[in-house]
Amino acid sequence: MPYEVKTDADFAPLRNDLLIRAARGEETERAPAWVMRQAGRYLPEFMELRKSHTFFECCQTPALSAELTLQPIRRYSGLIDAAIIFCDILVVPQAMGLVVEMTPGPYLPEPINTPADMDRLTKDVDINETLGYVFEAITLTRQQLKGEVPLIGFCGAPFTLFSYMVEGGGTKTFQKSKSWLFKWPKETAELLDRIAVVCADLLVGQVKAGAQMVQIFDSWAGELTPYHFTTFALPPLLKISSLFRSKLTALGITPPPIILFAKGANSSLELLSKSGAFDVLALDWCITAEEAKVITGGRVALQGNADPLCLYGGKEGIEEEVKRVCAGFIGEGKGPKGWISNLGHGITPQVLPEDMKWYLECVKKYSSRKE
Ligand code: 1CP
Repeated sequence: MPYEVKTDADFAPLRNDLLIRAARGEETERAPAWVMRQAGRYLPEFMELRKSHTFFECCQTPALSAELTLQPIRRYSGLIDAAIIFCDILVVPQAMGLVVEMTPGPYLPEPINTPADMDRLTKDVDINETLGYVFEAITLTRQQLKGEVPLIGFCGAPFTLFSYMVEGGGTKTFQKSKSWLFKWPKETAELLDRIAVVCADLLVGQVKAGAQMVQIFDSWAGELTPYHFTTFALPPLLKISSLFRSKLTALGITPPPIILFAKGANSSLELLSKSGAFDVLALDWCITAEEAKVITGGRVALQGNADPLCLYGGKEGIEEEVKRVCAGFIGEGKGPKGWISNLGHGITPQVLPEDMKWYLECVKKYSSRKE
């Protein structure tokens, strides 16, 4: 099914552009705040809706996806500065022909065990045919947001998706992923490259449908040595960025900012910041703002990086952590510049919604520009 390209003129004007300005490296009156995995998980209204729908039904039904995306925006209105589309990174392996179940974590009953299994993957994935529902969800959500905050689209990074595709689900040891890397480096690179093409098309489709920024989640990047990150994970990430920018430019669309979250790959931050491929680098909690600013030298905007588990610290604990992180990013300046406030990884399921609210209130308080 062909999809019409949506432009800003098709939607209500954006009333809060803090996120977009910060992603461009500009000064903002306070740091834009959003939280990875802010939809779903810990929200009672999500759990209520999940009782009557499977996880993938929620992703594949645009009205449900839009509703779930909007839940945190409604609950934290005035405190939260971005929406992220309700979906999952594993829709890409599905589009490539693999079965993915949520039981409750991801389970792929027929993983790619050896290079010969790559023949089972769809060649030339038709993105509109397979993932058109994501694009419909984006358009519907952007309409329903009525310009309140920008909408972020996303995908998983090739290495992270590769690990699910060969392991058959989540893993603590990465035994199969590493076997591939060391036994079949050429085929690993080939598979990563094929995944990158689908990721790029997914991101392009999301922007055509109305997404105003995109994030690539490389949740398992830190499992790699810096050498293997550079050799295997980085080339397909660069490919996503260049395909994303060139395909959108060819359509007459200005490519929106790309956020890369390469969790655990802090020793590659300098390289990533110099690559020119990413507008924002999202940081995990294992690096200080001061260090990250020096390493990235103002070449990119930064996102992060409170410890996600500070949300279990009670009011005082949360406030202290937010204060610390804000002081680190703002430094000697009067206010934030090129900084998007976030956690260093996703919010976890047992967090109380009121603690998340307090966290956002603290971000607003401690990141506001001083006269
Ligand atoms: O039962 C349920 O409802 C499943 C819980 C759930 C949810 C709410 C999963 C299963 N995925 C999601 C949605 C999701 N996933 C979003 C959008 C909504 C939101 O804001 O939460 C996003 C951005 C993701 C991204 C995602 N999925 C990542 C990258 C970010 C990260 O946390 O590192 C990863 C690794 C996944 C895989 C995945 N999907 C679901 C689970 C439980 C997992 C992780 C499993 C594992 O640790 O291997």
